[in-house]
Amino acid sequence: MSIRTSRPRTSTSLDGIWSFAWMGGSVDLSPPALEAAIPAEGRFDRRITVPGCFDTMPDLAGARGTGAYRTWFEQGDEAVGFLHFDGLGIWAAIYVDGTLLHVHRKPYSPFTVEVPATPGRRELTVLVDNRFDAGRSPLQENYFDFYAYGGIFRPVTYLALPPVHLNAVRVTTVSLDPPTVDVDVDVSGDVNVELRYLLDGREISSTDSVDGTGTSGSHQLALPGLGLWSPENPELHEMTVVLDAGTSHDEYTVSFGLRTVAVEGNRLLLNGNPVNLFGWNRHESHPQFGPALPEQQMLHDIALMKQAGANFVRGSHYPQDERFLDLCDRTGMLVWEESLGWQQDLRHFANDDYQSLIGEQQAEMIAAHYNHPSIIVWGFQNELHSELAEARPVVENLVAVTRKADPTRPVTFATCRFPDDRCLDLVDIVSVNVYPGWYAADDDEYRPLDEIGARLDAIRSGLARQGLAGKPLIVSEIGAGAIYGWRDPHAGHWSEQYQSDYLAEICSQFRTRDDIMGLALWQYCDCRVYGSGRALRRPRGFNNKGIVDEYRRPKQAYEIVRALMSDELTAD
Ligand code: ADA
Repeated sequence: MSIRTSRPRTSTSLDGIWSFAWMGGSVDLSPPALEAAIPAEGRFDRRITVPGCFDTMPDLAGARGTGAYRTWFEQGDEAVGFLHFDGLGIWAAIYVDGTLLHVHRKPYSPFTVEVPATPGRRELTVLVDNRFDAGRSPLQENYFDFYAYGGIFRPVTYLALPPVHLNAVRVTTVSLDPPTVDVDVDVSGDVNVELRYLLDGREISSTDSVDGTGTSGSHQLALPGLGLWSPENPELHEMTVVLDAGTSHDEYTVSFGLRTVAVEGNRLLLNGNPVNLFGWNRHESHPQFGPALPEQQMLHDIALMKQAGANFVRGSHYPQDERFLDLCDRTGMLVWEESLGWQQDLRHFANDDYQSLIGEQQAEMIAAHYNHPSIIVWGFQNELHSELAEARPVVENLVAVTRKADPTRPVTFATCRFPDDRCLDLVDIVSVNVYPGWYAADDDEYRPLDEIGARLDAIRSGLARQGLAGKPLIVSEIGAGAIYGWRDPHAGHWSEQYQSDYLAEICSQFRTRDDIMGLALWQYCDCRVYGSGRALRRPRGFNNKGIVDEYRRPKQAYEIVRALMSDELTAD
């Protein structure tokens, strides 16, 4: 083995308290103004946390504009340095020592910025802007039914790497018995490398070599005795790939679980066994934290969902915080993850910049989150206008991008256009968002709960007519609103009683029907949406369909659902 002279990789968290300057809502962020848009040193007169949001701070509540974040980090004798951001919103420009290195246009997407390696103390400045701007960041718009916060929502890390290093490691389950995985490595540089593998710190193979042209190499490893990952027993392991090449030594560790997921007929198979999915759609949202939730809050959310019988969560409607996915891996919570989308239409279908960005976000999300065993399905473009012919090439492209990035997981998208949808044949799982009895067919009918069963029947018969009955069906959104604490003898819309009666009906339907493979209630927690006149349909400017309110206080319906569902998925 070569003599190690380079340092192995080091990873330094930059999370904590940064300096901050509020720059207001009229900063010119267009090139070339952007090159020198950083405020003067003296303007950094505030402090802010990363992860965090600036527009949940009391004096900036609801503000739209540019916040300047600043911190420092050390560089040593490493050959290559990278800054990794796990996610922010809506838009950002990254400067090191005053030089613009990167402009980020994809909210919630993880991204990495290469930093020229010069030993010493580096100044990192990040301009974050939460204004809606179709040119700057077309992926997020103010008509979406969830609030677009501003901030560095997720962790920031500085990576110091040797000259030749590992860019990525992917672990794919090849078989459960005997336990076998493929380990794909993406090596930087174009030299011959030596690779060794450690499972949970224990060496498990002799030297293997990837003839270096900097491309991936795939190596199949037998892992005798390895246990499976499942919701009931979420067994996780660590795969470390050790690279030696000349003076370079690198070690890259990923967490993984031995599990398979597949569609067979109208069933979803997990480790070869049919599984039904029950849970909620969850926004990353909180009045004080925005989407920058502390891990304790994420774990609290998972616990409340699981206690009410959930084994599944749809990360609506954007790439998720990797810390949440780690918690889902460790608690056995199955996940549907999707790139950002909310009712895109012809305007977006014809926008090449939009289509390019959303395709990038889909591929980057999958590349970043591939190793999470909890993720069992990829989605995209929530409720796009897929009844339009122009939507088909958009869906075809995103299905192709998804399958190329990950051929192992099923693909879906949530439609609200059924039975007029023109794209459901392109995906593996049919997922429908329906709100019978809430967005009622007859606005004059009081408590139209009977619409629920009728709509589910209509969906089933419609799918059969369209030759789609052979695919698994997920009711990916259904729900009713309730104002926390509003209990009213009329038990009508917005009362906790109506939400309870509504969710009792849909859960009873789910329990008694065998033609629905999955149910994701809308939604887990109330979340802030609009501040504008659009709020006239959203009391308080919130989407109030949560089973808990925005502070996670369970509504009356929580115990009703818990009583109905907490034994549902464990039942035979
Ligand atoms: C749609 C949408 C959700 C939410 C929901 C509602 O299905 O996908 O994000 O807006 O409607 O509450 O009406």
